Amino acid sequence: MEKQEYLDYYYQMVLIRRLEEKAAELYQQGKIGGFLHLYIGQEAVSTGLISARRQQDRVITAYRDHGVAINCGIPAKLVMAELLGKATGMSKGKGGSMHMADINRNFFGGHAVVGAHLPIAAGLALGDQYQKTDGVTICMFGDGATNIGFFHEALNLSKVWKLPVLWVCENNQYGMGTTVERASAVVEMRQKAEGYNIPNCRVDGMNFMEVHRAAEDILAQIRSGNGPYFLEALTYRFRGHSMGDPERYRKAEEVHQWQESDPIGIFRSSILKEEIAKEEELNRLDDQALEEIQEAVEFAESSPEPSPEELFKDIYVEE
Ligand SMILES: Cc1ncc(C[n+]2csc(CCOP(=O)(O)OP(=O)(O)O)c2C)c(N)n1
Ligand SMILES: [Mg+2]
Repeated sequence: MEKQEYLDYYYQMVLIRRLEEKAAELYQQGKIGGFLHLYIGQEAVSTGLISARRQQDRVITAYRDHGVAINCGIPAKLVMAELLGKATGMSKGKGGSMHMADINRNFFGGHAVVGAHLPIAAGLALGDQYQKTDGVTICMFGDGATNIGFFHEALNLSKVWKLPVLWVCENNQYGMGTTVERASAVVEMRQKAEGYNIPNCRVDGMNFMEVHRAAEDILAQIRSGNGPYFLEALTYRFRGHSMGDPERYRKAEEVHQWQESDPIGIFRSSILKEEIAKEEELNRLDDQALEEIQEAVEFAESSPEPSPEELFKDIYVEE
């Protein structure tokens, strides 16, 4: 990677972090309604993956989607306005936290029903295969989603039909308040891909470079017609499942221990150690991210609410 790419990806990770810290504050002030699932701690996974995609590659994820939206190129102010339910938001204020999407950026959302987007990902990949584009669909989901029927149906067909899809399991070790050990018969999610004869591996999801390099190799393999691949990224969410989670299912020490492997800290140290950039340059990016988020909040707060007529729009596709 060129120096500028390192800086861009570092910036994206910091921007996601600042955006979500601010969103948590706004939620507590009652300015964001509904659910709010923060991605804090997992930023290296989506940033590592999406930094390796080509423009024609499609991305789809579950409800922990703010970071993915930023990585796909949606401006922070549109994400913030969507969180506040404003008409200027990415989904016109009608989707909220769990339904960020922009098909012009090949980002197909933001899905609230656990596992339900996996068959949609298989369908996107089938479309690309049928139309002979060389696009790959990157589908991200949690460890909990691997226990649901959609997952098994989608993985099976993807292998039978050799679909160009990269299945990415973000194993953050919990599905709401339930540990992987209590919910899954196998503790390594990649083992489930074995049952469908899908090649697979596991990476350190706290390490941007490791995710990025793995994604580059794997996407090239899929693009050359080898069918699906399953990547497990071992990661950890530093915050609760969603806002208001009392977190009785884990100890504060466990969270602190994982915070020592902060993905932003790891990437920052490696940039400095390899003398790619100086500390002052990174500090400047930190300040810039903070400013961008402040501007995003001002934009969102001063934007209008969607009008009542909007309720009846965007329901059916008009030809
Ligand atoms: C079909 C369905 N069942 C249950 C829920 C409630 N629910 C929301 S998130 C969640 C846990 C999913 O965990 P995981 O897939 O590991 O994702 P994470 O939240 O850890 O990112 C559950 C059970 C749901 N949204 N959809
Ligand atoms: Mg999980």
